[in-house]
Amino acid sequence: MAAAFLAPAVARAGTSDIPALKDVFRDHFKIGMAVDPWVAVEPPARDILIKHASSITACEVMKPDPMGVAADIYSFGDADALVDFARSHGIAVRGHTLCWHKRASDWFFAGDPADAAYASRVQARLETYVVNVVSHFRGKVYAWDVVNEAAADSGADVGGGAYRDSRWHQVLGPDYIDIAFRAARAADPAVQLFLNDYGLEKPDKRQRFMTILDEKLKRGVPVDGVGHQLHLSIGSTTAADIEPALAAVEARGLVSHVTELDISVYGDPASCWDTPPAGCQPEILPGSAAYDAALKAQADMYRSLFDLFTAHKSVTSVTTWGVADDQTWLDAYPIMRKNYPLLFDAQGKPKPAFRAVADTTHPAE
Ligand code: 9MR
Repeated sequence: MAAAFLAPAVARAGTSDIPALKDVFRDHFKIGMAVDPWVAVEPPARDILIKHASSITACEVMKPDPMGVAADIYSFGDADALVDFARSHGIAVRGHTLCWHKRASDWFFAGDPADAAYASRVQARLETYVVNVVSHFRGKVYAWDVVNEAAADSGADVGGGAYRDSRWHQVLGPDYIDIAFRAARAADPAVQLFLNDYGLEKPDKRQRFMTILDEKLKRGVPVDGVGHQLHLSIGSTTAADIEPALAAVEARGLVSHVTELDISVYGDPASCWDTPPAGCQPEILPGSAAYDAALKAQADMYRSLFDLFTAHKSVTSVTTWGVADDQTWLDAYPIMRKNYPLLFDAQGKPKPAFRAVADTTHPAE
């Protein structure tokens, strides 16, 4: 009798009785995690994804490198495996990403730039790649990050312009974005097409991004929404900083996806990011008072962000960049140092951040 009475309390410390995030946010947005196929099928990610996710993004395997091996040679195996895993568990798939200044294989740019036909050859390779990839996943992917990180980080790029000085921009100018979006739309009339970027919570970066977006919308480029990456650190950003970015997207009649959310537990100064390891905070270890304090601050921040997301009908998908703290890109960036940026700990147990997010009874602060 006593044991039966105690059982629920014991279970609460684990994962069996916690609510599923996909149920908590069913009336608001799809919710999910970025993961790769070999991570998705192993603990702790597997059980978390199956229970909580209504959306999955491929961390790496849907990027041009590795998916586009050479002109007209594709490697879809890993991406197909992730899509199959997701579909077998009723999870929708976000595609990431078709055109980026990173992971853009050299074969796209092969040839002599002095040749009069060079730019049109690069354009044709981009169009062919986008059409073939989007066609391959037609009906299986609900949204694509068509172009990733097009906006310049500082006004110094491209003579103070809005566009990042990427290889794509150098060869094709701002039209590379039109080309990629139009090719994606031609290949799948139903998939949602996104311009994805980071730092939109910062007014100057947001202004450059919106300049690009407005130029594209004016030209009838089929952009359906904006992806807000949201790689944040505790203390770095408030919901009030992010709200104007959501409002700017709404004002243009588009939807927002939160595409890469994570919250580093290190409140590093800019010097750490600009010239690591200058000023980078020392590693925090689980079990320490610093760890507990960081997880509490992180939970408060996650809570206020989710209060913001649920308050905006235009937010139709929210993704964390990783599943659990055992695997995160922030372990190696900006320096090698264990980080704990997600909703589940390295063992897959819900963190204070999970409970803060799942507890939707909490009033917005
Ligand atoms: O997390 C990803 C990391 O493992 C890869 O090495 C890197 C390069 O492909 O990409 C990382 O993901 C990035 C994402 O694709 C775009 N926004 C920033 C993400 C973190 O760097």
